[in-house]
Amino acid sequence: MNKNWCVVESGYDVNNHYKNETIFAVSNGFIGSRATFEEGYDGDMDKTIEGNFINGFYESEVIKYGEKGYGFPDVSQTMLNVPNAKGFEIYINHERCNIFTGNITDYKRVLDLKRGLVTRSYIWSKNALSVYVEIEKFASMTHKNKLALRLKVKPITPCEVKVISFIESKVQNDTPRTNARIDYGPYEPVLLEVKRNRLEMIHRTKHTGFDLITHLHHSLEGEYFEEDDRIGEIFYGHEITLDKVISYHASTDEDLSKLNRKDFSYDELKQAHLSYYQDFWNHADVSIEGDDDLQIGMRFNMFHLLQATGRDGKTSVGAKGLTGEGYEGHAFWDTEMYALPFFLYTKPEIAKSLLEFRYHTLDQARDRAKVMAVDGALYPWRTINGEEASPYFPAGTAQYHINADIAFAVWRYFEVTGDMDFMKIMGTEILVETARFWFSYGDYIDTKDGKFCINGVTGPDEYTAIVNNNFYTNSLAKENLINACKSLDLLAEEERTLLQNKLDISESEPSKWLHAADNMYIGYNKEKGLYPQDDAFFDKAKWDIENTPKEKFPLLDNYHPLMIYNKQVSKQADIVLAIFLLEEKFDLETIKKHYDYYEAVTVHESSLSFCIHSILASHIGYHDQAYDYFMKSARLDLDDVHNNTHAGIHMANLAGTWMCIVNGFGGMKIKQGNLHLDPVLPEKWDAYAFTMSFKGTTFKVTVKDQVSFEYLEGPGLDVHLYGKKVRIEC
Ligand code: IFM
Repeated sequence: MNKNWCVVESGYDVNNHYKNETIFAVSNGFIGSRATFEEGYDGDMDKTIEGNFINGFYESEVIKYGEKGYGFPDVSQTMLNVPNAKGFEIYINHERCNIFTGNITDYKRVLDLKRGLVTRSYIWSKNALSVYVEIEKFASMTHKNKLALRLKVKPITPCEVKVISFIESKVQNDTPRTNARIDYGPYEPVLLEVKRNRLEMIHRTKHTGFDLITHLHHSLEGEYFEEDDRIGEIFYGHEITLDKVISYHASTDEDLSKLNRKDFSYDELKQAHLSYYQDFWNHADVSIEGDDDLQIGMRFNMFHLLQATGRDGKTSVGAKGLTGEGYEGHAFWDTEMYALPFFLYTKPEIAKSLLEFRYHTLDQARDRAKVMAVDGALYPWRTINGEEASPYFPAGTAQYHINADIAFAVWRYFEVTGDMDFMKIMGTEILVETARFWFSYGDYIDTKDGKFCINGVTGPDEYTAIVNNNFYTNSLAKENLINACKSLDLLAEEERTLLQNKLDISESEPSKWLHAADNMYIGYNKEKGLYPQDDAFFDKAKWDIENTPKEKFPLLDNYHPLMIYNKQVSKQADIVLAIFLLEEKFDLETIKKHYDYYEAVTVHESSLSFCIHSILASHIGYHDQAYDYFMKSARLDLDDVHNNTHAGIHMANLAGTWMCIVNGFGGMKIKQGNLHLDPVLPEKWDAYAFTMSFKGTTFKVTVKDQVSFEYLEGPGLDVHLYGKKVRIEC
């Protein structure tokens, strides 16, 4: 076993079972499968959720509102729990074998992060019978439709082994239960057809009308069976090694009538999968010397982030990845502002596919803008299919900053990769349509010296809703307007004319965007020497954080939203995040002053918050605080810090921990399109290293008593190390 590369569960503890279904889940950006026990449970397992998910495959229901307003989304989107094809039943001399039916010794489960494999094994004994059981599993990173398992049952004492391997048709989402929307459910796909000669089931969703094919391929010849809600095969022997390759094909992803079916062996898939992981770690690893738990924590975070993320341009990444039903599988701004930077500097092709998803859903965003009576495109606050699915508008739909976030990510992607092909159509169209939204939604306001104001929005801080001139929103909208113009200027004349015709951009339109950007209202409070988070932020009394009883946190669970909106309190990094993103524009003293003020009014009740505070604390020399915040997020899921890991991983936080190391301690910044690094070594570590790519050059940065670079591939690059130019090349 590879030291510092494995998450190990030695010995079974039922109390950890639920959260471990998330921790040991396997996914590949398309299929996600919770780590339930394939051989079942003979016993009352109240804390388990069978969960198999397909990215982009969802069910919808009419949303029931107490009071519905114009423009509220009509229907929900819920990532569907699909038929479970992992199941085995194991019998030893007719006795059912699983963790509850015998005496279990040598139990071990290993998540091998380096190779992307989960292996669970134990010795089962009963009435003088004894067998070794092992299940190895992975979701193929190279063949997105495939989930593969290898079951080994090896007698320790002589016995007869029988294995039943099956697809279970009847599955249900847990969401209606946890969201108390029982009257909506059950969310379950309906069985349309069984193809016995192919070990295949075809299901259709009740409302969205999507089809799903679930197919099994076994390495051994078995005896077909069909009963109740299951089909499968039965195998007999004295010792059994059975490979099971499951394929899921969804009509949301491909035309099922043109399906190109191909069965791969377990070993073929595994070989390709291992090579993918090798390449991934060569481009993305972060190593920490001096803290093994942290080392595993970081690799776990990157592993789960990769697993979670759609890579086909048709899907995004949910806030909980594909590990649980939390947030109904929805993607938020977490994708662009948290996940995307990680991929941008490690696997830029994945960053691109996330932006492609936004391009492919641009029409839905245009439609949404029409509904909202504004120009351009308005991206949804939360979505699976590109349409708005947020039923609570004050801390949902009103977070228009999603538009500027996506635009920011497009421009960053271009700065880091120089991918002009992407900008020619996709990138520029996104920038233009989002810029049009700001120009149309904002107004020049007399009482603000005729400045361009963006009123009636919610910024990233969800404890301060529907405000005027949120600093974050205005600052990023300004960038959006400027970058839309810049991107048009990048185009060759012919390309520009084509796009102008396609989008009907008049000659004068870009200059209007620039005028709005130049005149963007950014509030400033002279007395305090601070930018307010929004126009009214300083007019509110501060929430008395210190004297609020511990049991009253999180605030949203204990106070009506209006009581929270009424006070000066931030759920999460807002202005602090804006400063981090646009750091070039602020001097150190300004950054410090804002950090100090806003740190004191932030309760960090979103897992998106700690990491941003850690990064900025690093940059202003608050090294202890930077480290403390980093430590709060580094093992958030592994240690179940929020006590809700069972509902799925905290995707944005996983990515945030990478930013803490590379942007925070590593001091990585882009200034005028150039890469700058100002690393510091946290006192508790002996050294750390990270691998990253910039403009096609991949290199490793090691921070010890000195900083050193190792060139890995690409054309070569100038890096500014502590302000001095260093050449990294072959
Ligand atoms: O997008 C976030 C938001 O910023 C805070 N609440 C949870 C959402 C999903 O992670």
